[in-house]
Amino acid sequence: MGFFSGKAENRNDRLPPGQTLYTSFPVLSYGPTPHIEHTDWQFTLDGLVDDPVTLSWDDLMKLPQSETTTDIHCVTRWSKLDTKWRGVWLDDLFSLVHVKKDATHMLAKSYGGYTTNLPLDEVIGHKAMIAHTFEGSDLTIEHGGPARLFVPALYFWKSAKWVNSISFIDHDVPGFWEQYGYHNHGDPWKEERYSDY
Ligand SMILES: Nc1nc2c(c(=O)[nH]1)N[C@H]1C(S)=C(S)[C@@H](COP(=O)(O)O)O[C@H]1N2
Ligand SMILES: [Mo]
Repeated sequence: MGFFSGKAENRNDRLPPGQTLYTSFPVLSYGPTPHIEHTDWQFTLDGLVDDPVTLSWDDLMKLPQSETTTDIHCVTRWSKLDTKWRGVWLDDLFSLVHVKKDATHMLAKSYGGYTTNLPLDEVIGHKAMIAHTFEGSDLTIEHGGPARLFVPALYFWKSAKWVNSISFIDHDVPGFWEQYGYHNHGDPWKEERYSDY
């Protein structure tokens, strides 16, 4: 008994307030799912950089590939523990362009038009990746394949599926859900679910 209750306690420590533990992996997409072949896939880094770049899939694969096993938390109250992802840390991507000193935020844009905003200091330092592999298999299209943004410390809407570009900006600009009432920041431990207005 002690063994099981110990484990349960441990799990509860990892569950932010108001969240429920899931073993399934729900799909939450607003609008249609874009089908992008690897050969057509492109990813652009632009805005406040000295040299904007557009990467092909092969370019992405030639960058250092990293793995992380992390819990994820959706604002609709499901959480999933120990999800395993492989991809490229934003640190390694950002080293391809010289980000200007006045850049404070990024806006991620996806195929299909979805956007989300993030402060740079919350994605730098191996906190976010462009993920293409989930639990050892290619990321399925429903979950954002060929590649999605993965920012596990914030509610999962910040993890833009089918990501296509990151623009560096010197101010904050609300993304898609952030304009429609979700919290601008989205820390699950502070229950930053919705904006107050
Ligand atoms: N491009 C795009 N990215 C998106 C979304 C979306 O509708 N479009 N939904 C967001 C929301 S609200 C959540 S909770 C997660 C869901 O990811 P999943 O479908 O892989 O569980 O993706 C986020 N990223
Ligand atoms: Mo969500």
